[in-house]
Amino acid sequence: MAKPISLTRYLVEQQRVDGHIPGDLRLLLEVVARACKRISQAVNKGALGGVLGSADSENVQGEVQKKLDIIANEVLIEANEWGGHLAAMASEEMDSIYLVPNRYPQGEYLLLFDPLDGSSNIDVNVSIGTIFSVLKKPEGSPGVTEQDFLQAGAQQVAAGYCVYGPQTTLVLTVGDGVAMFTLDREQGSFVLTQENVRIPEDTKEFAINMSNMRHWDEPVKRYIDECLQGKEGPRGKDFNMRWIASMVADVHRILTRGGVFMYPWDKREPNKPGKLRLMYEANPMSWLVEQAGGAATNGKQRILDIQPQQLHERVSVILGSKNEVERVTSYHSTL
Ligand code: AHM
Ligand code: MG
Repeated sequence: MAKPISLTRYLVEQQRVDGHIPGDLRLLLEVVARACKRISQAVNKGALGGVLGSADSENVQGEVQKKLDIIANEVLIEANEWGGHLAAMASEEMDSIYLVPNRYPQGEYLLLFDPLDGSSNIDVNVSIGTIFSVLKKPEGSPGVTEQDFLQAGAQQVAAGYCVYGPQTTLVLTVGDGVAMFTLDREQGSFVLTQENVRIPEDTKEFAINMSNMRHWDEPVKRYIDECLQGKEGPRGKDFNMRWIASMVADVHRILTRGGVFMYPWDKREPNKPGKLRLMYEANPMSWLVEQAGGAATNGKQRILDIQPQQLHERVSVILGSKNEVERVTSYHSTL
């Protein structure tokens, strides 16, 4: 049997053999993975570690923070601030960007993350995760400002997530396809368990929060309605539905067996483009999905082409199996 390949070895080979990533980026990804291991430990302990429940505070988006949201945010900052590979970080849980303190060397990368995605699932022992996106600081600008972060998703140099479920799995792209690593707790390391992940172009499974149906726009209503008509309807096949309410877990299922995931704009808060955040949720997930042969749009354009105007900008998300995403997107131009 072939020897297991650790994340470290995979990254060294990406750097040395294939020349895909510079040494600093390799270090950054190792550090993020190490932080995810620590978060995974905290998640595992649950009530025994006193990490469940609300922190009695709100983030910049007005959402109540859970204790684990804050713990995961701190773990990621502490792990990443001193290594010399980063210039600054941004997080769902912090109002503004976090500059690497002056006492540490400054690097050329910018790291964005949703430290604990799927917060509503923390206390009920359902899969949650960490999502991250890596950008390069624009050349020539002294210091770092929020403006430096406002780059389209197509500029990402690495993206991934770690899902804390029955297994802890790290999923990564550096622009050379998608690889999955499972945490081996005895060894304390992530081990490569799948390479060249591919999403089937067709699917019979959709993921959307159906309780919002009455608020949806016509194109989304039409798509879901046609799926629900099953064999007797225009699609001529029965569809299955899954909604975990943790984007990491829903996207992980799609990368594993296909499907389409939607969190579209709806009429509840018409001024918001969507619920999910562009820069540290939609962008990294869209790049992973595209790298696996899927597609991701906001109904009108490719998510990775959207020029962000704000750090915490929201976006409508449709991603997954290519032919389904193209169908929903085409409904937006015909209705
Ligand atoms: P969070 O980052 O605060 O956890 O919110 C994002 C989550 C996604 O993971 C998930 O797809 C969505 O919110 C679920 O929303 P809802 O509770 O409306 O179904
Ligand atoms: Mg989130």
